[in-house]
Amino acid sequence: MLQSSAMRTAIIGMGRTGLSVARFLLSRGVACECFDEAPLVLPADLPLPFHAGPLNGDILAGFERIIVSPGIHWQHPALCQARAAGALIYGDLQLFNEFYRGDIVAVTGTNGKTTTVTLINTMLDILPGGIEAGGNIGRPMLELIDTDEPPCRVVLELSSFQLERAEPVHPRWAALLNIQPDHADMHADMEAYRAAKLRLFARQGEGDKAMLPAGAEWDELAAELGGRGVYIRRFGVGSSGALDCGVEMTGDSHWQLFWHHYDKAYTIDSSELQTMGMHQHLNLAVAGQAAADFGLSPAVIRQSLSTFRGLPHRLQFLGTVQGHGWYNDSKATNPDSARAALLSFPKVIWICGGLRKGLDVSQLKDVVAGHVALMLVTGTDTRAFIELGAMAGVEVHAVNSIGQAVKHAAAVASGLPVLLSPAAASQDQFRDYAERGRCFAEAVAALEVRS
Ligand code: UMA
Ligand code: ADP
Repeated sequence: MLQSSAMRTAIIGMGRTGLSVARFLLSRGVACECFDEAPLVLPADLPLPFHAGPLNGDILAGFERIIVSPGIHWQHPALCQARAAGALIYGDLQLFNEFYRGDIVAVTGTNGKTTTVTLINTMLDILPGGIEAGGNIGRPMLELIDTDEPPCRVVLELSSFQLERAEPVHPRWAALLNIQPDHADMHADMEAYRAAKLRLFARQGEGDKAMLPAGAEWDELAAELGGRGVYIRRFGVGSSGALDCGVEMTGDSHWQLFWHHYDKAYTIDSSELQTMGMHQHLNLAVAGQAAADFGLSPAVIRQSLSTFRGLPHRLQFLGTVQGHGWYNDSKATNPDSARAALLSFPKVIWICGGLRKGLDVSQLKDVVAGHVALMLVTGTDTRAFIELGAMAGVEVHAVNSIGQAVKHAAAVASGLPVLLSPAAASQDQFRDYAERGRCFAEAVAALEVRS
């Protein structure tokens, strides 16, 4: 570890994580060499040896410690060779664990992490000492503590990659939102993905709090954690008498969000919220419960939840143009997030497609059959989406781009909402999901100018 600063150290991947690791180590006097497969130029404040090009196992085997970014495959052949040669290999969470001594709130799950973490961060900021957010949300976690005065409290969004590459973190308050198929191209199987996520709770003990989904599937974990003295919270769709927080149906398509404060349930009707979709409201409920567990008053929580407008690219309403309501859910990069979006409408025109990441989109057959009037498909894995449409008995058109999909949808005189919720990653056509979402929003705005 860092105590042996003389260890020959390599950093692999010089994106956000790698740069933060390099700065963290450099400011502590640790010499390191940097690697990236892309031909990058390191920023001027990092005067370190840099090797661009394919990772070479013979070279990496010469290092004693290798710090790997989350996007590099953990079983990359060059890493396996270095591992076999005895190198210590881990991710940035390992360094974070070693150095940070404040309170950690941590959230993992397949979907909903960023929304939940953002809200927790906003609400807990009013506590003395405040809070800072980092991790998968975009700000590398080491940046939070690479300062003379590290924050007394942090909320970390942790991906399966970050969790699997370090000894377990010890959060005082931890939430697992859900586990659905994702990143099948990076984890050996679903079991490995699940095991990585569950590392979130491995070090929790007496007095810590763990938020788990409702449902029998999680009862065993709840019992095990409870046996260690962890205070268990459960959330989901159900009654406020049975769950700690979640949503409770009050009519066929009406519900209220609830959370508890000292055994008393507090509610907000979904009509008072600025966000849509039951899945989003579950995230809000979890964040509300976190705030209550840290002592925030029901009035403050109610105010925060009811004014939260949601994040861009997550079931974001763009406006009504040419008779259609337009919704940008570009962050739906796996089938389950698209399912949640589709379930939020009686019927939609659905724009989807991109990179499937090895996931099976046919699992969406029933929701597509029930909620989709027309599918407009773009991207590398178009064929799988065309097959999905055929299975669901829904009309499908393959288009060349998001812009073309928007024009096509606008020309359909149905007045139905139009939803971009790709169920796939964006990197076949865009830098990331945000660029895809902006491209969609710009194409919708261009319709408005023309109309
Ligand atoms: N690279 C290689 N070889 C590879 C893969 C990548 O050399 O096989 C290089 C790239 O050329 C690039 C660098 O590695 O220069 C990028 O590293 P990275 O992909 O780990 O990305 P970072 O910029 O370090 O961002 C990472 C997370 N990315 C991933 O997990 C893929 C960010 O999450 C996170 O915000 C950031 O660290 C700070 O913690 C993004 C993400 O997509 C949002 N996460 C996945 C998700 O949410 O689904 C897990
Ligand atoms: P993450 O950080 O886990 O990717 P986000 O809050 O950024 O989560 O949301 C990503 C996508 O997942 C969005 O399309 C959002 O609407 C959807 N989503 C959010 N919460 C859930 C949930 N509980 N179940 C399914 N999809 C969800």
